[in-house]
Amino acid sequence: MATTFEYSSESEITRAILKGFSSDLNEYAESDVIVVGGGPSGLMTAKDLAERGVKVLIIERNNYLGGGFWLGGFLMNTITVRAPGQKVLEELGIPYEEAAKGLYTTAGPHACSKTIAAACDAGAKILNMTRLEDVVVRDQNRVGGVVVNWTPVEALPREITCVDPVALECRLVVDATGHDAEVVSALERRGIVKIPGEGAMWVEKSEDLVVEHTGLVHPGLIVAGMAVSSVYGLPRMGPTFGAMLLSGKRAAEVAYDILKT
Ligand code: 48F
Repeated sequence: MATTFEYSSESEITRAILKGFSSDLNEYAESDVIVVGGGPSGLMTAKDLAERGVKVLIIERNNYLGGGFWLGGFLMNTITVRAPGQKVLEELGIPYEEAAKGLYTTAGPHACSKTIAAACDAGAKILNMTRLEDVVVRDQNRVGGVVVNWTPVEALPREITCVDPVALECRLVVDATGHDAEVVSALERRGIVKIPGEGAMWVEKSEDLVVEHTGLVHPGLIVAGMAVSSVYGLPRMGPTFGAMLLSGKRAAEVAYDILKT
């Protein structure tokens, strides 16, 4: 391999960044599906949809994707998954071990990075450091897109925060923002829906309930992952991730069926 780098000027490098980014934003200002939140549920939704040829954009407020999937719980990075969630680990090529009957463990960094890579490889586009502020609402209160701003704008001093957001349109939005259910909460702030907030931890009940309740919560809006618990007042599940992966897959199925009609 050559050890001397090819010459590029600083301005060429700047233009290359600008060109790549603006061409992506131009194309994804209108998508089939926008997934808000790049945690385990959102990544699985985006991966499964992109694999089926759907034009899908992930909006993520952090610089990094993965949400809570890097860590198992209490800052310890062993992830637990209960059967049948290990089948998704197999699908993604993530190695795992059996810790007890029907309970599996895997390394957070390995599981998370493979899930991110799977979504990228499938063709999902990602807008990171981008925060959902609000939703676009159409006739009959149908959700028709997202209103976003750069994440750092929120941290600016009050006197210089006059930075307007921009809107991105789509046929379906997926709220995969975790415990805060930020997209559904934006509708709640407008008095369009009311959400109870999640219940106390009860793993035995919560995983099945979250997957069962994953789906269309309002015209144009699907809910996945822990946001499902907050929206339907279901018990939280604590540090186990099988339902996040399977809820993400279910959200993709629901979205695909709607897009087909
Ligand atoms: O929290 P997160 O991992 O959600 P999830 O996919 O999985 C939940 C589990 O990690 C865990 C659990 C069950 O095992 O209890 O908590 O439901 O990922 C949510 C992602 O959404 C991003 C956030 O940074 C994270 O990466 N997010 C949250 N609010 C916004 C957002 C927002 N307003 N705009 C953009 N991204």
